[in-house]
Amino acid sequence: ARATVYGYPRQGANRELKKAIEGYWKGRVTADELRAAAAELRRTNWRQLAEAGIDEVPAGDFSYYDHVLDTTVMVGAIPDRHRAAVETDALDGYFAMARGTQEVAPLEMTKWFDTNYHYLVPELGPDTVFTADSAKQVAELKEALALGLAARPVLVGPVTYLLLAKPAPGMAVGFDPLTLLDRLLPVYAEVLADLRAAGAEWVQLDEPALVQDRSPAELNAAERAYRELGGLTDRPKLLLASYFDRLGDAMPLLAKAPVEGLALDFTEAAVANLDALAAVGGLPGKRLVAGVVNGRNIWVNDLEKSLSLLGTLLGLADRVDVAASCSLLHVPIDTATERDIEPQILRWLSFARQKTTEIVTLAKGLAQGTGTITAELAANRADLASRANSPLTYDPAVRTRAAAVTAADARRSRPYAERAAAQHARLGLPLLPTTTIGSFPQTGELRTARADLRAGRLDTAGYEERVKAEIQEVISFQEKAGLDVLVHGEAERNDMVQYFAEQLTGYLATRHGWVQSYGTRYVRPPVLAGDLSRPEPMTVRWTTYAQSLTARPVKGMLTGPVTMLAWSFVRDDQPLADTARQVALALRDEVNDLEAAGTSVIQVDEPALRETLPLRAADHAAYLAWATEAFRLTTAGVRPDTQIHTHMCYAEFGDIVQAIDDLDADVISLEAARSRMQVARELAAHGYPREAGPGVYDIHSPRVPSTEETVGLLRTGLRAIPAERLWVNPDCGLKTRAWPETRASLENLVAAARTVRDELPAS
Ligand code: THG
Ligand code: ZN
Repeated sequence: ARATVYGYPRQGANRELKKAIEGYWKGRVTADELRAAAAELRRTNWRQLAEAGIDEVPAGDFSYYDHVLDTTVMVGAIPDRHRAAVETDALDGYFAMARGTQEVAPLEMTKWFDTNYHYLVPELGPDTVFTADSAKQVAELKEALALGLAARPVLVGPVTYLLLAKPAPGMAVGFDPLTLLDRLLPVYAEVLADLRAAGAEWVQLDEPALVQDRSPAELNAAERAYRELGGLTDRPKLLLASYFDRLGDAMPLLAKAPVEGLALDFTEAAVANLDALAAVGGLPGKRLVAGVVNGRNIWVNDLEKSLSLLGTLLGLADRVDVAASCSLLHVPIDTATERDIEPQILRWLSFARQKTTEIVTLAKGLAQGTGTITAELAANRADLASRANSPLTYDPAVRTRAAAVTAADARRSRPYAERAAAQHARLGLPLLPTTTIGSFPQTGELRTARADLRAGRLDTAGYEERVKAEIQEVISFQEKAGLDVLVHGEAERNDMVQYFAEQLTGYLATRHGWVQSYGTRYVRPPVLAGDLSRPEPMTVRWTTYAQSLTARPVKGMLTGPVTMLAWSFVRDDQPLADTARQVALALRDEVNDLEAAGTSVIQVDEPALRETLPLRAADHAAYLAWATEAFRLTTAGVRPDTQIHTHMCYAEFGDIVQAIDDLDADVISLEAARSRMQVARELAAHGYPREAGPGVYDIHSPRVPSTEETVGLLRTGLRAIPAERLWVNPDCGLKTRAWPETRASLENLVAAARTVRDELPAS
């Protein structure tokens, strides 16, 4: 059995890649220096993998920005608007596609399956001409081979590439990128021939799109693609890789495809994939790469369990190799750099480096017998036992409380109509009330103050004075601008998940646990490791301080339970639904404390509700049931006259409108500016009965929307949502914006609301 992985974190131990690329953008680093830094990072990764005992290393998984964008370059699908830039300078043209320039818009960015990684969406049309450009893949393969390593290039497969694409702007809506398959396959054939000529024995083609529900036509296309690629004579051996879920209906046809190997996810999808593989008679004569080490969580593997699974798989293929379930791109690099986590607890965690060692140990145990890894197995058993028996993972008070939850706890005491009347009487807001989503610009001074606090250059009292000064300014601006429901601006928060995680018992924070979110942007997801509780109020102080400065209502602002889970590494030793319930109960206490402190409007954000939707439709109902229950458990403990808001972004709400309705929030704000109020129409079509604020200001751009333009959007919104239930707000929080455009945009937003209010018939 060989040990292998499909990809490794690209950034380097100290995010060297981020620094080099951002330095290049600012003109402080030359193109040659950037290339040298990148090559050095690749060499470091390969050496680390080889030293850990990985037999076959991946090549081509490195990227300056995104591997789907690299695939777009490889197949020559450069959008027309970027051609000139790419032809002038390949590197600058590449970054132009990723980030746009003054003149041209970038490619759209969206989530890579159900991970927190974002890829750049290929734009294809009936006129797209594909041309092969294997330069990057060939060069990186040669670099790895030059180190004397067995290297396997990893490419996004042609079917997944097309399924992830969208019609180029201006294309007929009905255009289906999959119709380009016959044009794309010859380009893949050329790349495969080039890689073979460069010395590749194997090439991996990633087809994660085949773990999603696929139509017969799509499955047919996949079968055709691999029949054709498999039938080529001038090619390396092909490893067809799937991950993130089970293959399902695609299993029979992929198992029969004329390729030499299949990679399957045996973590969450283990049982389904094992059954499906057995049902098709296994993979006689082929290589099975078994993803038994979870590539997207940070928990130590249960080695004995994995070995037993691998033992079963031995009977189902000619040869079984051991891997992580997916690229290690989705986990931090090394637990050894974490100094703030107790050593005993650190032993429960496994980042990319530790996972590599687990894979090597499992491959050795499989090939040479468990007798050769007895020490590793004993240590692993002890670590798992320490985790299972720790007071951190088991808090009887938390368990008792969660077990006592009843259906009534997750239901508001009064129906919406009664609540709405009580809230309107209490708040006395005008029609089309104006508000913002919560955060105001995070200025350089605030970030510096936080860094100074961490470094001990500023004491807590000094830091809190800065935060208070910022809150005063934010409140005073909102009053002057004429907003109706104010916010305190979240000056005290670093990240909307990290901030709460730091204050909740059961969470661990990492110091260096960076994971790529998109391009050069990284997040440090906290680890939800144990039973969760809230030792003391988390936000009440700041909200009540802000409220003390104004007579207008100030919203309390919290991150919802589903988003807390989605943007954390979550414990794998109990169902997600149980963890969600614990988070919900801790947040419920915060909501109730805010209410007791006099807060009349409380917003519980769930931007990630849509993104954690399972990949297979059959799994949606169960997810939405616990997710909406967790939200309601968080919010249902308040009085009828306390108004609960929620907020969601990242578009495509269409398929979860019922779930949005089931949250029973009194008011929801949604991203809508770029889609011209599409969401308002979707809510109306569903018969959404409560108040809604489809965003009228696209906060992703520094552009200031004019009053007239905003008036137009509001009139459009009013065709779908009646004036009694329509709110006026931006798309999302303002923390990434600067003050000048924020001021101007919000002043225009208030002016637009007033203009449209005056047009309404007097009631
Ligand atoms: N918080 C968390 N996860 C998220 C988001 C978030 N996942 C989805 C989405 N939002 C991702 N968006 C971003 C936006 C900006 C940055 C990262 C992810 C970013 N990161 C800084 C960087 O890389 O320079 C580091 C920030 C820091 O110091 O913490 O700018 O909002 N949890
Ligand atoms: Zn948002």
